Amino acid sequence: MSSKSFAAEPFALPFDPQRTALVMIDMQRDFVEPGGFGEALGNDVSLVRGAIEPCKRVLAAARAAGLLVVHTREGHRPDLTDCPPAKLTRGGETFIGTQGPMGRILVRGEQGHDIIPELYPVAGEPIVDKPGKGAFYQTDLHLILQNRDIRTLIVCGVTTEVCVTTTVREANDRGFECIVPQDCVGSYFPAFQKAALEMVKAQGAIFGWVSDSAAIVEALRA
Ligand code: TIU
Repeated sequence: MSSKSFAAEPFALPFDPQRTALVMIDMQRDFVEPGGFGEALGNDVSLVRGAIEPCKRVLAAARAAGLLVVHTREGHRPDLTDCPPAKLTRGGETFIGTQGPMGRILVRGEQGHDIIPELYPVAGEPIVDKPGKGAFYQTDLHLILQNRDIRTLIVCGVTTEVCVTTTVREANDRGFECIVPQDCVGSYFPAFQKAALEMVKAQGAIFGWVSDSAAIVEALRA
């Protein structure tokens, strides 16, 4: 048993580096850069860009500590056959699959669908393409984690109240212990960011722990 632990709320989370993975959720140009899906939905992407630098530090520490690093991308097949029709007509407007400044929005293979250069995967880091908000729905993420006997997930990315916490809630049900560094996740809505993080750790870590990049980096270096 490892004696390492992450400083966190509501209490410290013990972890074994060999059984811990970093899951970087949807740090794609479509969500983080101007001209993508996030902005098409009416959001100010500058609000989520603050997560980039803290994510870079956690990613570097995770790589140095030999953790499994998994990246996810939200998006669909070019023919959109894997996109529920209801998502294509949401709000009376159509964004998914339409042409944006970085190619067709949320379509696999397009520029905007790819991960931002600052956090680009390196060789050996699996990329999970997901058609939904949660990273387990219709993907092989559970299999990848199970094959490495992973128990603890450090979950970073965007957006906090959508893809990050959808993933954390389900990971918790699947038996993983999740820690969310609060400065490594971003939302277009400051009130949602705050509420989503409070929900994770409420009721004695009801579905996870909340920490920050400095505490994660320190524990991984120790
Ligand atoms: N719109 C929004 O907040 N998020 C998404 O649509 N996807 C993710 O969170 N990745």
